[in-house]
Amino acid sequence: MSTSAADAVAGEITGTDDGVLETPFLDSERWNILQSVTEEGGYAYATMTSLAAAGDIRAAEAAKEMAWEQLHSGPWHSVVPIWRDAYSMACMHLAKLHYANGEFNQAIKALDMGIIMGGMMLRDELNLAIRKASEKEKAKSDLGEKGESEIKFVSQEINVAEVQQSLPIKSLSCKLVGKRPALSLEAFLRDHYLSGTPVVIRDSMDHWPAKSKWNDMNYLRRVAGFRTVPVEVGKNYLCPEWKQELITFSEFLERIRSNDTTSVETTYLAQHQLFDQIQELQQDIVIPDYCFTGGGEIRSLNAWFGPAGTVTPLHHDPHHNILAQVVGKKYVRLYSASLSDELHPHSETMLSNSSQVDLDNIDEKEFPNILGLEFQDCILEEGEMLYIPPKWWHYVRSLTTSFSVSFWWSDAEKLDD
Ligand SMILES: O=C(O)CCC(=O)C(=O)O
Repeated sequence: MSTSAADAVAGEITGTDDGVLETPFLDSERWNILQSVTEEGGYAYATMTSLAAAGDIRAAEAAKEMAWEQLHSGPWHSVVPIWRDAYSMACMHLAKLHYANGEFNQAIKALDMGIIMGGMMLRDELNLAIRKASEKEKAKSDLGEKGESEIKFVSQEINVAEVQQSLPIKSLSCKLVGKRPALSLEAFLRDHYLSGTPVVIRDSMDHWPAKSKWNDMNYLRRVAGFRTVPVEVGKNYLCPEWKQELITFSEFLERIRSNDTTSVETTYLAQHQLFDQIQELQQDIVIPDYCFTGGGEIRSLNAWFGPAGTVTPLHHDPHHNILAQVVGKKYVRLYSASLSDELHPHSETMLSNSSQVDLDNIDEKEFPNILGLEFQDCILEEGEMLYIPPKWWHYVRSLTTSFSVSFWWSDAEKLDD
């Protein structure tokens, strides 16, 4: 009888462990995964994995590399799913070997890679292993110390006149998105959700632990500093020099801190399901009740964390969205879904939800009608949540260091999307 991942989580390892990262679920599933991978032609991977399971760290690295190549052999959706689990398995083997050598940081890095890039089969056990390795790492380093004083990311008010110069032309001069304090669920459903009308909701996230914790660099470093996260580097995802990197959260926090004083390119932790990856941070937020009013279901929670000056270019998403502003301020501009044709979506499928119009530098010859299009905009202040109806176009620029969380959810009748 095989052990389930839930059993493994329930039977969480306690006490001393003799340097062994126990993985009962992996142990019970290894042969099933290897059999499926072999059916997909992964003989060399299977050989390396068997050597890795027997303690060969170079074989573990080689197996991880082979699975990585499979994950990058074509568009993400065309990857044969078992290769994602095979990638997680290779990461887990590597982590076990690093753990046995007392290299907890490297073990955590391997496990994070398994979570970020791998499949769901081993997810619970990867999370459990991260918890265990993190405890070890905290005990070894000073990251467990709670004594450090706060280092605030955002401590001053912004100068609106100064900031306005960095915003797209006509910003804050037409229709502002309405702001409503403590909006009732009924009023949200009636006046916004059903009619597809944006709104800024005030005073509804004061109880989130994140509100008092996330403006402190030391808190974030303590909780997540040694975790690996994917970040975007460059002006924005439509620019040719834009790239993605995997770095530790500590390194990312340092980049935010030095963003004002160096000329390095902007680094943005954007649209990442950080709260599935780092459970301590998930405990700091609360899914707003507004997301459940229409009877649909949550699709994803994403983190958007970066220095002043990050830009998410004009695009739309298929889901209802609440963008909650936890730290700092953002400028947001919204165009109605009905204006899609006038906003010139890109023709390539991958970018068809993004506009060709660069609001920061509008080419009036190519797009002569853009400046006449109606939009709503606002400065989204700390503690406010913006409801963006499905398919509404949005452009977002951070005005300070900023940490936001987006909650995407579906309509009730679209549960099978
Ligand atoms: O905050 C941002 O930079 C972009 C947010 C966004 O596009 C979204 O929540 O869908």
